[in-house]
Amino acid sequence: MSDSKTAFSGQPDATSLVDVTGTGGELHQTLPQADAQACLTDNFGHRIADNQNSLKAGAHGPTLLEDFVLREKIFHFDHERIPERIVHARGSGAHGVFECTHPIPELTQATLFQHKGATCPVFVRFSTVAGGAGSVDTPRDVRGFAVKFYTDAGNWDLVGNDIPVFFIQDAIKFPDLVHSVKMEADRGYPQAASAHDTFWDFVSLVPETLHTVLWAMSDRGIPRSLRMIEGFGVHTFRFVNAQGASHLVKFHWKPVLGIASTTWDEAVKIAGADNDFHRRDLYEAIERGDYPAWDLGVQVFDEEWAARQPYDVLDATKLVPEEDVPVRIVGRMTLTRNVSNFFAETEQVAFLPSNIVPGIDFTNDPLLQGRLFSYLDTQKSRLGTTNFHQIPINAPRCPFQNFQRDGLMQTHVPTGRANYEPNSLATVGEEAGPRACPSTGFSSFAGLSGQEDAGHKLRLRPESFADHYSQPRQFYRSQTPNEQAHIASAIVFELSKVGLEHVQTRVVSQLRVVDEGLAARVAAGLGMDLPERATPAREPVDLRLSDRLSIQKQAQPDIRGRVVGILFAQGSNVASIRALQDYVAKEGGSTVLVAPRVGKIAVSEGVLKADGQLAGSPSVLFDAVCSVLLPEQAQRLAQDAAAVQWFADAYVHCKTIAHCKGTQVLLDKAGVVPDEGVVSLEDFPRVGVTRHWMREASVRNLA
Ligand code: HDE
Repeated sequence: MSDSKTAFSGQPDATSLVDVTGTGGELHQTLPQADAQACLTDNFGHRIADNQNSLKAGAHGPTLLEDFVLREKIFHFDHERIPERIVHARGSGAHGVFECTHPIPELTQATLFQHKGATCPVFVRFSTVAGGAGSVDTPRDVRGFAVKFYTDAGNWDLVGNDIPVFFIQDAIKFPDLVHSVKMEADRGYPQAASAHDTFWDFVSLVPETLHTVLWAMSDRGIPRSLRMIEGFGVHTFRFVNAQGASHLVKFHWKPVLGIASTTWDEAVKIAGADNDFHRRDLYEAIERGDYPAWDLGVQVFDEEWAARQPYDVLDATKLVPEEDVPVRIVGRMTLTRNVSNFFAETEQVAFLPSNIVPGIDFTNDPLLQGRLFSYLDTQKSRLGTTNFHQIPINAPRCPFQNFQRDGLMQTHVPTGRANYEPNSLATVGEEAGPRACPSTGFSSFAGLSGQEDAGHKLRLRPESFADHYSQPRQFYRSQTPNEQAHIASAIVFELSKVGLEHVQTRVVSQLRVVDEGLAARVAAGLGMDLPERATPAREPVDLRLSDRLSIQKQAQPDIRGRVVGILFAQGSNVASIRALQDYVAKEGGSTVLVAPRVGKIAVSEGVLKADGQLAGSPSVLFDAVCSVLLPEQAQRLAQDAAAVQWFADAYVHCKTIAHCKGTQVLLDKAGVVPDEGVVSLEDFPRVGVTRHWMREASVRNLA
């Protein structure tokens, strides 16, 4: 076969524009300028003439090893993936700004808290913990809430979670915890789920996990949106002011949209309907200018106050109730820009709890101390080089210079020979490099006088860490009865997936120490006899209940940030649809038009284009549903399982259903029984977007 007889070239009309040189074209002086900008090149700037065909010895001949274009392209592709994070692999990021609203110079010298109105860029990454990078967004799990502040005094990383406590007290248990919750080692499943033997085995043997486990089993574990989660620094940190005076501090993020969750049944169905439910929700909200925002609050207290509490503030399995130390708002973070490239930014961002600025310091929380080592180490293994700080998303926005040199993927080109100090090169006029700045540099808080942190080397925990049950009890008892039922049902569900009976038994015996009622519900749900009560190292005490621990006690009907699904079909009244859309938009929400098919549909006047097709847009994707259907269309849809399910799900998920009279036949088929949340279209504004929890007892057998 002759070389010149290729059947076709496969060459498209235009090549895509890839600006890889960053040279402004000056290296292409002998080439046509316009062409130089647009021409596809390899990684070393060689123009590529054909991006469709590899180099062959004849049209049907073997591909030649000489083809450097092919080899470089495939070589780079082969290495596109980097190790995913061992935990928090699945994440979504965004850029934003932090603004100081209430300066606190009396508490901290951190520059970002000195002046009202002062701003600082931030990057945030939200994540699930247990699942891999491609796992679903809505499993029952803790959510990571990591914020990088690019301050003028260097980066401050507040690497927190959406739950204020953690599973373990000492970093040495972290690998065990994570191994137990990840997919089981022999079989490679379950993915992104805690409902399996090894996790609950660990929990049952390590009662300090119980507090965080109860939070994870509560509705906090299945958030509605990343825009509607709280964030917590978890550990107690330290503020230090310009005079060197110190206070202890806990950090809180309060979502401006309030806290909202899904139901378990809903979360499971969302996973099928939209794997990327949270990532998409965050991205789309920012794209439409509906910028998510959180207030940053601090709980500030001192050592004397801490010493009087029935728990140790250095124990990360404990929280400080907001009723005891109110949260004081100091600033607001607003997310205003999506990432331009997911890998370069969200994947390569490297958070380090050790990134701290003058005015903020660590405490001796043994979990925090372990984290200070772990994150630096993990970034080297994930990103492959100690120079990961040079990746744009990680680099500080303030000047940085030192004598760290070389290493894999060094992108800086330091000049001169001053790569050590002290040096006296300045005396001969050479560049001498930077020097330490004792007055403005970071200096660790030395400790309070009379409370020196020294002692014998011991592997033990302080006595004050011994109570593992009082705060779980406080958490459970602070919930509404409906929320308590959700917790009990979640534990029953999880334990029902545990095959080891002795593990189920041990969990319930631990729960008996937390709350006898909870243990009895779980035992009944599992069809087992109540086992003996575990013997705690320290008997719990009854702490004052805290309404701030409950979502439902704080919930307000609110359309802001919510999505309302509107079902219509041929002949639907367009004025009713427009009225709904206008109302929701005015209140700060958004609407999605759903119809039996996408494309244009003839309505009462003109045509309307649906945003989503019914079977592909189940009601689990919306916070409330409205229906504008003619009786004959409703009659037809009553034969369609997707339509019936649309209303049945909205109903059992306790959502507001607003409908026209024509829809009634469909509602009847879906088993929708009139109640305060099932209203006419005109009444929708009166009821608003909220959950009608009183409905739940009639639609679901909760534990
Ligand atoms: Fe992490 N954690 N963690 N963690 N963590 C990681 O660092 C670790 C802990 C948290 O979006 C890893 O860069 C240890 C508490 C978030 O990139 C790793 C201990 C809290 C993220 C690591 C803890 C967190 C991580 C994996 C016990 C809440 C995601 C990849 C001593 C206050 C950050 C990485 C992002 C990520 C270690 C406990 C939050 C392996 C050893 C407590 C939000 O370094």
